[in-house]
Amino acid sequence: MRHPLLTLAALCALLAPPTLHAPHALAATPAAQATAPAAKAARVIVMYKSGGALMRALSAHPASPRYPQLAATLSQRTGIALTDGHPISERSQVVFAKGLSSAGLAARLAADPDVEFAEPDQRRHIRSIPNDPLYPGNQISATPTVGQWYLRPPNSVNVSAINAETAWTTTTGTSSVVVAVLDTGVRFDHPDLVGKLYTGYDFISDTVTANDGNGRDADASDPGDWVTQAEVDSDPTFKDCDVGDSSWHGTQVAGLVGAATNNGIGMASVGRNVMILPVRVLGKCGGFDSDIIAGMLWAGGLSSNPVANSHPAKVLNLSLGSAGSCTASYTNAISQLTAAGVTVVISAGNAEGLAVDTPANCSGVIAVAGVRHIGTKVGFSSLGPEVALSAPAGNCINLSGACLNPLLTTTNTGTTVPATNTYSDSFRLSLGTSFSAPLVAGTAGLMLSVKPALTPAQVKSTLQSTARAFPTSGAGATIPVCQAPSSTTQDECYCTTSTCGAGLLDTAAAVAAVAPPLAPTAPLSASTANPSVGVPVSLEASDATVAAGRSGTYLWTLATSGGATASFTSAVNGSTATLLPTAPGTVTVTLTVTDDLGVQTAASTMLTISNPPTAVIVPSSATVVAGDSVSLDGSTSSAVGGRSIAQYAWTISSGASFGSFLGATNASTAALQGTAAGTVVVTLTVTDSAGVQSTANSTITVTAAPVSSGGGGGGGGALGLPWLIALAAAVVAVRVNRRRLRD
Ligand SMILES: [Ca+2]
Ligand SMILES: [Ca+2]
Ligand SMILES: [Ca+2]
Repeated sequence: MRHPLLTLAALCALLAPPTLHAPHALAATPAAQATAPAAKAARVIVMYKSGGALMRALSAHPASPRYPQLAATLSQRTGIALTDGHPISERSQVVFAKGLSSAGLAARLAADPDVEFAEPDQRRHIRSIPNDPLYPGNQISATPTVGQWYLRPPNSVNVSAINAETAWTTTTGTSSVVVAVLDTGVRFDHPDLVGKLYTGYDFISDTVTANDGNGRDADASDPGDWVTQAEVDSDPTFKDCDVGDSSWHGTQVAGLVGAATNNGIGMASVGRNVMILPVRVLGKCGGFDSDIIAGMLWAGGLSSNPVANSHPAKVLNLSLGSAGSCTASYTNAISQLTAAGVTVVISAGNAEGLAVDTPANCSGVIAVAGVRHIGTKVGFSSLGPEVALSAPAGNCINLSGACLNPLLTTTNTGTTVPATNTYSDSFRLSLGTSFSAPLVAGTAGLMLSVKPALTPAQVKSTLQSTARAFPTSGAGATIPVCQAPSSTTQDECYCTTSTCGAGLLDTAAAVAAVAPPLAPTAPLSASTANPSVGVPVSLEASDATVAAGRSGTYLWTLATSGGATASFTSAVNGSTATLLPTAPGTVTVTLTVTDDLGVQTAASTMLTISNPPTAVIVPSSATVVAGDSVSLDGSTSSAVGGRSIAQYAWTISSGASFGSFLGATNASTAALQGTAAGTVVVTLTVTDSAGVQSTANSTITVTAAPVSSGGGGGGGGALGLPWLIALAAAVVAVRVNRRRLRD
C-alpha cells in the first residue's frame, strides 16, 4: 500500500482518535496543593506507550526524531491546541496548552489510548522552614548544635519536639492575637523582638523591687533583676532572696512566644506573627501577688487602672509561681479572665518533682510541666494532677561542658544592667518550666489565629486531646515511673497522665484540630473567552478541591445577555462541560462546587460570542486553459466582533492533477495554473484573530491547451483528426494496461 508522502503529524492524525474522557470525581486535595484558577498555561508530562501507535509511527518514520515532539499530532487527536515542551526521554515529553489547567489537560491526554500516563509538570519547593539562622540543627558556629530542636517535627531522638514547623503550614499566626507575658519586662531593643512588642505596662509598685527608680509606670522595659550578697545581708526586702545575676527572664519568655520569625536573624518563635504584650510584674527577687493580679486583669482587658489597655491579650503567660495553695485572689482573677475568653497558661514550677506551684495549681488555667528531649519528665519540673500537659523545658545530658538540649531564646549579656542583646545557648542556658509554658502560650496564639472564637476551655481541651502519648521507654531501665507528688523530690521519670498531664504538646495537631473547614475551590477555565456561534466551548475545572476528607459535586449553570443563546451539550455535573453558542452576545458560565457538608464555592467566567468569519473567493475566471493561470482573490473575506482575518490558507480539495498553485498559498490572493483538462476545486480557509476558521470553495474548469492543426501554426483551433486518433489509441492502451493489471 502506498500513500502520498504525508507529514508525520498528518500520518499520526490518521490513527485512531482517542476516546472521550469521563468526568472524574472531585479529588480531595490538601489546601496547600490547591492550584491557581483559570487562564494559566497548562504544563503536562506525557509518557507514550512503547507499543502504541504514536511510538510506532514515530519510529517508522524515516526522519524519526530520537525524542518525541508530538504536540501537533496530539492537537489533532484531542482538538486542543498544544505546543511542544522539552523532551524528557525517548517516550516522554512536556506539552503546553493555554486556557485550561494542567490537571485538566493531563486528564484529557491520559484518555488517549496511546498515552501511558499524563500528569501535571509541577513546581517543587524547598521545605518551608524559617530562615532564622539559629533554627536548624547541625549548628557549626553557634550552640546548641541542635538549634531550635524543640520547634521541629519530633523524631526518635527529639521525642518531645512540638512540631511547630508543621503547624506553620496552616498558620504562622496573626498580629491580631496578643499574648501577654507577665514577667520581668523585656528588652525592647532586642533585634529579634523589634516590631513584635506592644508597649505594655510596668505594674511593680515597690520601688526597690522594681529597680527602675519608681513604682508603677508605663515603661515595661527590664532594667535587670540582679541581687547581690550585700543586698541580701543588708536590705530586709531581700532577706530570703537568692543572690544572682540579672535573668532577662521576660525577654527569654517573650522570644519563645513570638520572636520575629523568618526575618533572617537569630531565632524562630512558636507564635511567629502573634504580638506580645509585656506586663512587668517581677523585679529583684520576684514580685507580689497584688501586682501580678493587677497585671493579669489589665493584660486581659478587664481593668483600665492605671491606663486603658489598647491591646488586650487573648492569652496570658505566667512563667512564675511559688509553693502553696491557689489563693482566693487568683481564683477570683482567673475566673474573671476565663469568663472573658482569656486563656491563662502557667508554668508548673521547678520544684524537682514536688507539687505544682501557685498559681499553676488554680483551676481554669493551663498548667505546663517540663519534659526532656526524649519525653521523660525533666528532673527540675514539678508534677501533679493539676498539670494540663507537658512541653520541652530544656535539658543538658552532659554534666559538664556544653549543654546539649537547652531552649534557645532571646536574652541579654548583662550581669546587672542591660548590656548586649543575644540568645541563650549551650553555656548561657534557658532551662525550666518557665520556658515550657510559652511554647503552649504561643501554640494557643496560633490556635486563636485560625479560630478566634475558641474559649479558654476549648483551647485547653484541644491542647490535651491532641497531645501525643508520653513515651514509656527509651530513657533506660533505671528511670522510674513518675509518682504522685509527695514530700520527696523526683528526678527524671516516665510521665503518666496523672503526673504530667494529657501528653506531649503537639502544636501541629492542636492547630489542625481547630482549623476552620476549608471551603472548596472552584477554578474554572474555558477553551476560549471569545467563542464563535456553532463552535463548542470546552469548560474545565479539574483543579477544583474540597477540604481533606470531604467529597464534592459540580454544577455548571449559565446566564445570557445581549441576545446571546447557548446551551450545554454535555452533563452539567462533571468536572468538565461543553457549551454550544448559538447566537452572538454574552454568556456568563458559573461553576458551583458543593462539598458534603454543604460548603459551597462558586466561580464564573464571561464569554463573548461572535459569528465566525466569512471566507470568500473571487476568481478572475471560472475557466482557464491548461498552461495559463487564474487569479483567486480572498481579500473580501471578513471577520466580525472586532476581529480580523489573521491567516489565509489555499488548498486544492480535488482535482490536484489538473492544476497547481503558482507562488504563495498563505496570502489573501493566490494563483492557480491549469495543468490538464479537468475540474479543480480550490478551498480557502480563513482564520480570524480569535482562531476561528471558515472555508469557501471555488470550482475552476481547466480546458485543454489548443494544438495546431496539420503541420501548420501552433495553438488554437479544433482538434485535428490525427490527434484524436492518437488520443483514442492512448486511452485504449491505458484501459488494456489496467485490465492486464487486474487479471
Ligand atoms: Ca517603675
Ligand atoms: Ca518601669
Ligand atoms: Ca528571628
